Order: sequence, then C-alpha cells, then structure tokens
Amino acid sequence: MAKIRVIATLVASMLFCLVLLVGCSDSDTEGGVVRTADATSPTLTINPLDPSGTTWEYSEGKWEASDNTPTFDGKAVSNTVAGNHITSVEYRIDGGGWMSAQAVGNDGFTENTEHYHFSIATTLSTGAHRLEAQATDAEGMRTEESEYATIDFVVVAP
Ligand SMILES: [Ca+2]
Repeated sequence: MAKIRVIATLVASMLFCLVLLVGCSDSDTEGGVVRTADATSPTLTINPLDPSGTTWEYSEGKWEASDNTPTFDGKAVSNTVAGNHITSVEYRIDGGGWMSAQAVGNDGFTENTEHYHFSIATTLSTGAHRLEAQATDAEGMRTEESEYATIDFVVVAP
C-alpha cells in the first residue's frame, strides 16, 4: 500500500508539473525569441511641407496655405519592440473620412520609425481647416484619439 501511495504521489506531482509547464508557456514565442507584447500606441508628428517654398506662410500664430491641396509631412514612431513596425499613416480633414499617407522611401511602411508625406486628396475651400493624422502598428494598435497629430490652418487662395 505504501508503494502505491508513493507512486500515486509521484504521478500527481508529475501531472501538476505538466499543468504548470503548459499553463506558463508563452504563446508569443516567435522563432525561439520571446516577444513581449506591446501595449503602447504609435505616436506621430505633422508639419506643413513646402518643397517649392511658396505654399505656406506662418502668420499671426497660424499656418496659411496659398494652395487648396496643400502638402504635409511628419514622423510616425511605434516603439522599441523589434518587428512591431508602423504599418500605415492616415489623415482626415475636418473630421471626414481617413485617407492614406505615403511612406518616404521606396520600401513603404517597414520600420518602427517612418517618415511620411501626403497632399490633401480633395480640393479644400478657402477658410479654416483642421487636419488630423494617426498611425497603426503591426500589432494593430492605433494612435489614441487624444494623441492624434493635429494642425489647424487656413486656405487663403486656391
Ligand atoms: Ca520603410
């Protein structure tokens, strides 16, 4: 009877260890490298872009564009977790639909830090407008609404 009890205890211990092992294994393991899940949203900046040197003017505390399809650029940053790169940057004008920005460079959005640019795809009316931009990373995290890159500007002439 004592022998059976010892064996039963051993089997129970082994099962307990097995449960621990299975329960504690990390499903985020990729190629033997344990990846820490990243819970931070990407952040980004936005600026008026003026390659011709004539579109934008900063006047009395606000940006003025003498172009109704003005151009912007900026920098999007995901984080330091390898592989969790920026996958897209989108912008919207006056709370409208989101539109895609382009990555600077030939290989698209592939890095944790990406510079981007775009020209407004719709023709803007003269007057005040608000532009917002957001970024998405490889884990599907988007910029928090409170962290959108925002720029207020005025179109002064088409
Ligand atoms: Ca790239």
